[in-house]
Amino acid sequence: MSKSGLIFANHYTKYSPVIQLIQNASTFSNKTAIKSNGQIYIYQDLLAISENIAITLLNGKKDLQEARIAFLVSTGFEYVCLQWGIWRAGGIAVPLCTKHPLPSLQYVIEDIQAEAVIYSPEFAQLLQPLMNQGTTRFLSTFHFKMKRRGDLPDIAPSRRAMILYTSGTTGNPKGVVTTHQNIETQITSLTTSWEWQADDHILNILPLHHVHGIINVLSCALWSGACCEFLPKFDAAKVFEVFNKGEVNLFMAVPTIYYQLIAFWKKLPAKEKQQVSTTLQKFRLMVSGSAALPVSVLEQWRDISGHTLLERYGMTEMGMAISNPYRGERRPGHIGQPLKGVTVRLVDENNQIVKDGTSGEIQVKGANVFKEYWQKSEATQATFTADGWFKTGDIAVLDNGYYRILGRNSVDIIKSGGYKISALEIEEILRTHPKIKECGVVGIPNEEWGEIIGVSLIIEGEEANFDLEDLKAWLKTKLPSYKVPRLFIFQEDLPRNVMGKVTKKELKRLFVN
Ligand code: MCA
Ligand code: AMP
Repeated sequence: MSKSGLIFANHYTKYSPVIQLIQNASTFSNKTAIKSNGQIYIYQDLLAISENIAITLLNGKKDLQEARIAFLVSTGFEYVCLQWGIWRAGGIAVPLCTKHPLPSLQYVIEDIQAEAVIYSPEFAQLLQPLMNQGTTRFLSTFHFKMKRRGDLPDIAPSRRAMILYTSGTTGNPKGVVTTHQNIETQITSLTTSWEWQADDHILNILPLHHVHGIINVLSCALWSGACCEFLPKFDAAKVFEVFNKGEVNLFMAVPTIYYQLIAFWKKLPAKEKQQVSTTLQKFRLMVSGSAALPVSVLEQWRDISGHTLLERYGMTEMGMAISNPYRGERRPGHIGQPLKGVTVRLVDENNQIVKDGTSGEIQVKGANVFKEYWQKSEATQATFTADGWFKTGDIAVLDNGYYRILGRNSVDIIKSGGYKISALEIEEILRTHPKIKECGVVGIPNEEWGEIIGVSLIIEGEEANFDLEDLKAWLKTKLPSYKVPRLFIFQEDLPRNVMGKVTKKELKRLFVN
């Protein structure tokens, strides 16, 4: 029996027949779906509350007809109810990042022309300046507490379901639109390849505005009738505490998190080290992705846990595409082979397939690949070849049957802590600072973070009079903290080629030396 106080007894439910994730849930009715905030929620709770949210959102309409509904709530049960409620009402779910400052939230809310923004009370003050402006309705989660009755629309799989924001090589983040069909394909490709079971229990410590946390962890668990347990944020001590209870048997994270877990484990007393290691050995599967997994991290984790991390490769625009096998050789430093249903090729600058052993851009086709960038038809067109291949921008080589990532075709994309960050977006913000004349942002390799953001500043006045702490505080009002540079150098001018263009490779070298 659920411990939630939000449950409506004897609820009747009409399932939108084509959202398979929700239909599946009806077959797991009394099983535990979610553990969060010390509460246990069963699948029937999710169905009942998401239905009520859908009916409330519809407010007498038959279908939200792909209205964009943004939501800003912490990870956990409420998040899932809102996501499912929006889907069941025919809306497009747009999760907002709980770590974003107001300008980043405002950018998304305006870009999607949100019909409504749903927020939990802890975010009311942050969002206050945006309320009562324009046509977007701001609804506290309290708005959904009253029980309502009504019908839900049928949702065709081809309809738009979700928009997630991703940084690119052209300034501001773009909204990646996926359909219900895309999402279903992304989920089933993983649930079959990694053999998800109804008795699985996963711990989710990832943010829920990205594919890794939303699809690979949360949605795969709920599709399978498994339990998804949440911690509100990553904390190595709490992760091991939960693991030691012995319920969790699956874990997925970015390399930085494994790095930090290893560092924490090393500081534990010998007895506790042994306890953690014994617990981890009983896990069914541990996965790493979102950024390159250093072989040193893979090896240290293997020593601690007895597991060779399964490394896989994906992208917001396509979910997962390439993976090491669940059964079979997991090759360190490699991302594996295409998942079932995903077609992959490596091409040169002219879109010609390269010979085996030669590096090329990864291009992908399959029902997993997204529909479009939200209201950016030129960008959408530019990211597909004329014959429909999605151009990832990642460079790889096929090495004895396993793909290995070599880098990206743009120096302006940085991966830090598993987040994809645009150097250009940070530069644009920095140039609006009154004391900054010019700047250049680059990613500097780092074992813990993948890359650390570095910036070269050309400033007005003397370096001695420039307060870096002030600059960091200023940046944090404009950007989420993971986009704030950590390394700073001052220059008279940026390194440039004969055409006057900034040479980022040269700039990177200045940080390393
Ligand atoms: C935080 N810190 C950093 C960075 N972030 N230092 C350098 N570089 C960074 N990027 C420092 C802070 O300054 C602070 O230090 C300390 O770390 C803690 O900061 P906090 O913000 O609390 O960090 P955190 O919450 O512990 O975050 C670290 C994290 C997080 C858990 C690794 O970055 C994270 O959740 N990453 C996962 C992102 C993700 O899910 N990506 C998937 C997207 P001090 O206290 O000294 O100031 S990619 C995707 O979805 C595709 C499809 C795929 O393939 O998966
Ligand atoms: P995002 O845009 O946040 O979805 O990040 C997708 C990008 O993360 C990909 O284009 C890759 O550059 C990177 N990525 C994801 N998984 C891996 C991996 N296993 N190894 C190297 N890079 C990865």
